[in-house]
Amino acid sequence: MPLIVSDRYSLIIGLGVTGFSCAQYLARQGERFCVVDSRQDPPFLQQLKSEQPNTLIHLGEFALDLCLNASQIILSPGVSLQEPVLVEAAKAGVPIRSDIDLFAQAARKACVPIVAITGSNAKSTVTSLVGEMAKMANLNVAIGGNLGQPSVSLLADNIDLYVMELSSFQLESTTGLGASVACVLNVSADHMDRYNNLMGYHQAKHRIFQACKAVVVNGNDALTNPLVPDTVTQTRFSLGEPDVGQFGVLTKHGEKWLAKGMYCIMPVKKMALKGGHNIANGLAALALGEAAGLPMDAMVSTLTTFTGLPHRCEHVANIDGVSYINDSKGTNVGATVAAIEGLGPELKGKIILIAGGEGKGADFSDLAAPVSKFCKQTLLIGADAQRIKQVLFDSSIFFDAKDMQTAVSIAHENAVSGDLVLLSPACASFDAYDNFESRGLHFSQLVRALI
Ligand code: UMA
Ligand code: ADP
Repeated sequence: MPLIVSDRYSLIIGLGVTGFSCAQYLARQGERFCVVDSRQDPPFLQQLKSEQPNTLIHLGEFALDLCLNASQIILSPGVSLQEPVLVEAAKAGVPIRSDIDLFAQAARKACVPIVAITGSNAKSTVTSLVGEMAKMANLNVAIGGNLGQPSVSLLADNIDLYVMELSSFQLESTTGLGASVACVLNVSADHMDRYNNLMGYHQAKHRIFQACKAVVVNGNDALTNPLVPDTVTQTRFSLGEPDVGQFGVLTKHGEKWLAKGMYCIMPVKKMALKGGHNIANGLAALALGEAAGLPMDAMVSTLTTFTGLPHRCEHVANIDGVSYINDSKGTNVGATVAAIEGLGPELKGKIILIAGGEGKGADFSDLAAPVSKFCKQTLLIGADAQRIKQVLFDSSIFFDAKDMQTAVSIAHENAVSGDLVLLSPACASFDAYDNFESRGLHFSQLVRALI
């Protein structure tokens, strides 16, 4: 491509859903921009060409001069800041921003508060819960980010509140977010193929706290503690008994309640979401919602009706007393540990776990203890099956199931009434499926075929 761009321009890197939404946004602002993507046929190429026929699009290797001549780079989350051209551009002082930066700037200008949520796991569940709570309170709320619609496409007039799920990838190039309330729900290793170590991943996540006005902290996870000034309001949630003003669990006459300080809010059993890990999610949503000014009655009402998102510990069927649960979104070790520990204690029988896939460089050793405690069998599938097998060596009976069909059929043969067959892979799906949704649908179809 001839490098004829002489005037200042924004350079959008990546033409997936984020890059395309940024192109539409900048076009609406009347700003000059061009787009690059290392892929020859990126997802939104045709749409961009038909909507913005005059836009300069460069496909293939990222060109350094396009980066160096840009007034700013708007980086898609799938591209790391460690890309050599970006390292060079940063050294040369070219600002590198995320779509979240563009979004937050516009939200701040319109004085609309942002609830910002990240974490290794439970982001989508808690973001959806807070969003539904705001709807229940009759607010005009926009919900999105890493979940659903990209951030800048949410910008509109008359929005009362933005509830945003943010990934570490998005936060890497987000500066001074300025959320009304921000939370890192939990931190366990994920995306270790992108970060040098847990510290790098942790640092990216904690950028969510920059310039925030209030924080919500997970009292059971020290890695969620923010480094913020004392003037920032802090609310904690934990699965223990809460201190004054904090959220937690109280036991009254043998029954567990979600509580704030000594005040019992609602019985845990009335929550529509099931499993120990979802108690934490409910408490986090209450703390975030309260910090955003949502009324308690609307929040409680949401907790009694919100049954959860597909592919997150989703009930598929009960066949001869055996429950089948699709937790295909369990794409890292922390998620699968939470699913096993969240569902295991409530069972009469044991779990038959189906796990494996693309491990993203993870260390699987944390699976060993919960698998040994709650699982009677582990059926391994996918690219990293052997790596999981190594850590489970002494802790469970395992089988190389090869593929999902074989795994479901072995699970069906071996399960007895009271058992639970759980697909929670602790891995991404890309070795065998387009995404975690296709993997979950495949599992669910195979299970329903057993009926
Ligand atoms: N890519 C290239 N070359 C490029 C640009 C991208 O090869 O020039 C590759 C990336 O390495 C990646 C893929 O293309 O494998 C998609 O990257 P992208 O930045 O174009 O992604 P988008 O389509 O814009 O979608 C992104 C998020 N994707 C990623 O972070 C990888 C979506 O999160 C998010 O929903 C969407 O923006 C809207 O905000 C997905 C995700 O997997 C669901 N997120 C990770 C997670 O949840 O664990 C962080
Ligand atoms: P995310 O958007 O962060 O991936 P989701 O709400 O989609 O989060 O949940 C993903 C998976 O995380 C679930 O399928 C479940 O296995 C696990 N999970 C849910 N709640 C928690 C929690 N509080 N702590 C750890 N893992 C959890």
